[in-house]
Amino acid sequence: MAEVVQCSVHEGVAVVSINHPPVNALAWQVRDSLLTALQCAEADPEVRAILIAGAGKTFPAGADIAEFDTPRKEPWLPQICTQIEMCRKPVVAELHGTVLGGGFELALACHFRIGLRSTRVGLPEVKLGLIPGAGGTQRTPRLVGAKVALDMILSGRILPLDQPPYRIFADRLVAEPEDLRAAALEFCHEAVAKGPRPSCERREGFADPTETQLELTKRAADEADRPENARREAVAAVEAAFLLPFDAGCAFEEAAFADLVASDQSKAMRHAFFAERRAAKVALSVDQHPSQIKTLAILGAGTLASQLAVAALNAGLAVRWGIADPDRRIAAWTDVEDSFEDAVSAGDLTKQVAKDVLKRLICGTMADMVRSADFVIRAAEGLQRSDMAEDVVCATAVAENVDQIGLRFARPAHLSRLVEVIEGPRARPDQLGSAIALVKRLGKQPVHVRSSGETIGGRMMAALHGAADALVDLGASPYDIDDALTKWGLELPPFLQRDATGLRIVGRVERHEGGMNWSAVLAQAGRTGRASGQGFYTYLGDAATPVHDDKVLMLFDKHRADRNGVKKADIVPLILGAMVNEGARLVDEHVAASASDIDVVMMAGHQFPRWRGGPMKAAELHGLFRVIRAMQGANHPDKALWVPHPRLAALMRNGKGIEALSN
Ligand code: T1G
Repeated sequence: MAEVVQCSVHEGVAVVSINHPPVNALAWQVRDSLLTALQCAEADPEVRAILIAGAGKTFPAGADIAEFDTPRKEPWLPQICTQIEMCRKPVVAELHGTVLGGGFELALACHFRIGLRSTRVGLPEVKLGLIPGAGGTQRTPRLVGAKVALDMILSGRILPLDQPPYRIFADRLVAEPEDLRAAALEFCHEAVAKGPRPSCERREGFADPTETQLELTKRAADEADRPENARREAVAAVEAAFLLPFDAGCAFEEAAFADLVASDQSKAMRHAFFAERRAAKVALSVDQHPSQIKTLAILGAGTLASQLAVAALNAGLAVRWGIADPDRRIAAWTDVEDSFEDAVSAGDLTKQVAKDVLKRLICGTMADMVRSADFVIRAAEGLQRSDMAEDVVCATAVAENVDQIGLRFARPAHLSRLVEVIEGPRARPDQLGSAIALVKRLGKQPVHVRSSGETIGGRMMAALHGAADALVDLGASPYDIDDALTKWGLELPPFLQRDATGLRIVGRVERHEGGMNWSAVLAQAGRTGRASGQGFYTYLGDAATPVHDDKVLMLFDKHRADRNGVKKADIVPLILGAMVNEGARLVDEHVAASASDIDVVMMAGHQFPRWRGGPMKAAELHGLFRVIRAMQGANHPDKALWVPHPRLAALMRNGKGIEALSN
């Protein structure tokens, strides 16, 4: 196995190259070898400067996230950063690719940084429920100030090194990859004359203490009520950098990091990180070489078709839009043109770019449009398969039976990330491979589903609503249910959601055995939802503020025998219980490949909070034993809700986590 750290000396410069593909993550063996290489280089009289670089596609893109679920092995990253910073010889970082998290912190600990213009940098730890844990909250604000540092840390965005204000991080930029190493070695020789320049001694970012304190106070207020702990800790750590000596600030950061890495929020968000990558990988196992998709045909008019056209154009595809009615064709084109004009007015696009993008859109008859397409999407109901080449995949994006390939876009389709890719009973592997390749090409999150049209999201949301209704059957208040789920982190709880949809529509959905259709009860009583000002809630004032209404509870009590209610503490475990039970069924029926795929669907397409990790992971973190005990305590005729599925009971018995729930 190749060395993960290679070291060689070139005219007095020790080149320490990290080689741990695919992203040079700073795993234990890398850290250990890196520390040794640095100590050797510092001790080597031949060496006058040290260059740290990353082999392959990028300088380290962070610590090894997978290691956070295992006991920490020394040396840990802060120790290596201190070794670099305190080195008596100048240490230069040679940057390229995506320099993120611990990789960026390593670069900041270096005395100088030289990089490719195309390099991107970032501190994405909050997306993992963490804060930078190797000096990032201390060194970054010292160089760029509290505002920019907190913009980087709280957004977690990947940012262009060659653009202000991030340009400050680079002492020199190089345009061409082939010139980087030579320029870096030359820069090292110049650095010998300059000598080491520890970032911990720099405070130009705090030049205006009043402005800094104002920024910190504002950020602390902004984050005070947000559920994500890491965000609040990030502000506190940057404040520590401003107020405390460097070592004390680092100690504060390290203590906060240690708490966060062990927290359920971070475990949930790390699960989300790997679950999304696993879900997107299905394509490769199905079809190694999916055909390149350059031209997408969309058939049918309507909101979904427009949104798909915008999404495809934004992804750089040519769009051939087939609409039978010429008048509707013009209207459709104008619809998309308006979207891009809105983007220009919002400053997201220049007029010229919008003009160039629209050149890739052609509308015409369906037969004409499919002729030059690599992939076809039927985006309206009742359309037949047009005459097209055998190898061109034709997928349906509307709620109808799926024989081959279905694509279920979360709405709105041009903004939402999720696409459930349905493999129908007669689908071929190459068709599935192409469908998932298209979804990735659109920059969206694919999740593979095996069915004839039903979706993972649809089944899971039905389980959530079914459980919510069943809790009302058992005497619970819809308001207590919504409050508990909102506090738990659900953006739009079930009864508020139904009022938004309209109770006449929702009321048509049959309840399972032994349950009242509470939406239908309200609709029959004339309370049809938010639009009418009354539904589960009564909506007051211009802002239509939802308020509880005792008349609803009195109406429900007339229709239900059981008024004992449910302990508020059991509401979330019972809702999670019904969902994780449905999840076990979906995996058992091979509709879903794994529990983690289900979580990806619920986070990417149904507003489940990422810091909860989705319903399956949330049930595990809550404790499967506790969830199942709550389920066994609920006596309801609809056994599908709370009689634990055998695979779930087995997980609990064997002390396994939901990762084990997969095919
Ligand atoms: N740790 C472990 N595995 C990682 C990884 C990481 N940091 N980054 C990527 N991988 C794996 C990934 O799972 C996939 O594996 C393969 O590499 C390719 O990734 C102390 C606490 C760098 C922009 O959050 O954002 O540093 O699926 O498919 O599209 O303060 O990966 O092939 O088996 O995403 O080219 C901070 C996370 C860590 C960056 C490349 N760093 N990575 O995107 O490839 S916390 C991050 C990314 C930290 C310190 C703290 C992206 C990428 P597999 P990929 P890509």
